[in-house]
Amino acid sequence: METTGKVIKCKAAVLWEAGKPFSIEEVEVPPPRAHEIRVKIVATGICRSDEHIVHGLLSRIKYPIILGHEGAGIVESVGEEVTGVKPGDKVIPLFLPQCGKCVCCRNPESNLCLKSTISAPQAEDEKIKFTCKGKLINRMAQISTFSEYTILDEIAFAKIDDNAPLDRVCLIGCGFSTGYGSAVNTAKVQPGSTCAVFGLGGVGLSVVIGCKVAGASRIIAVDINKTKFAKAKELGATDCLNPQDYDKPIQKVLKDMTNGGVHYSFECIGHVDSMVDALESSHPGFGTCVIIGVAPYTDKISFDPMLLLTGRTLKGSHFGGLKGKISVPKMVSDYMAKKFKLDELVTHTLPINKINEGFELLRAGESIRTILKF
Ligand code: COD
Ligand code: ZN
Ligand code: ZN
Repeated sequence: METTGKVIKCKAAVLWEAGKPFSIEEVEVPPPRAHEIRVKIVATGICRSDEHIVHGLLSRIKYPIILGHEGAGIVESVGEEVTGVKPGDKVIPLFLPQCGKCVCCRNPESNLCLKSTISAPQAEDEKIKFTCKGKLINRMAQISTFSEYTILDEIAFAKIDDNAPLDRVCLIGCGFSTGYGSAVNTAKVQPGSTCAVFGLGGVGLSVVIGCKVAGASRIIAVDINKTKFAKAKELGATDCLNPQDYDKPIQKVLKDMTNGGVHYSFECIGHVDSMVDALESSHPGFGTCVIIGVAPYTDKISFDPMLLLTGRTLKGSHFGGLKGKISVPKMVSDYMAKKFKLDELVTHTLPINKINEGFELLRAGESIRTILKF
């Protein structure tokens, strides 16, 4: 049936309020306006940030909402004035868009875009696209991939290789790129260096992959769930530590193992205490700590400023420092050329109807990435 120009009724997982399970609903998705495209989502991963929103831990989120920000799909129709993409093309939605015009987009050192919801949360309100049972449903980061069809602004997608397997490269839309890019772009891990990775979910394991590709000689993986260690080793970790196995703080253990601290440490848990532990684990004089996790918005970080005065660098990384429009297609080509591992992150695949089961697997620490399919 020809759908161009018509409202599409399709399946989506709606979160009516924080703390409740998702409901599979029929939602209405309007045709794309000028500068927008409508995309059929084929596959989407479950990321811990979605779970943070389920529990109301991120600020400025409005409910009801359709979550999902790690998807891949096929263009169904294209609004006026959109160039460079046509129905049938494969795309990855960008939760961090790239307008190409703002002061951050024009700065080669930055991957932030002032049109993103993280910079301009009020922009989201003007762009509500879904309705369900007569109610407007909010979007997550302007992309909402837990819907069979979604509307994307022209600045919020990357066109990718026609042959890319969407149920794998969807991870390039968030978790893989966030972790891998933090090691390769943000920290710029050097060959022969030592690294410590706190938290071995999809993001932390992608940091491990990035450190390995960058040629680190020692990659120390830290997690309180030891069932994560086998996969961490498979992906390149040289040592795995459970802080609960030691009667001294984990940063002391790391310093003792590495002659005073690591070159690079990465926080991929989202706890303010672990952020300070990661900073303290980096070597004075030259160590760099990269914060990747987002903590509950009520939490604040506190540490001795001498840690910085003595020559450590503290950095943050959002979407691995990648400018999505340019870097995501390249990441997909690199995946197709087998330049890095990624398939190993997928532990479960479920139909969208079983989304609540997928979130239970994450909560139980049993999954790395669950891929939901429509
Ligand atoms: N010490 C060590 N490990 C711990 C601890 C602890 N105290 N607590 C939990 N962990 C481990 C868990 O066992 C788990 O293995 C891991 O930490 C966390 O993994 P996941 O699978 O729950 O989460 P990820 O990898 O999907 O995401 C982690 C983030 C920290 C990136 C995420 O929570 C987050 O904060 N995202 C927002 C940051 C961001 O840039 N987002 C972009 C869009 S997501
Ligand atoms: Zn994510
Ligand atoms: Zn911009």
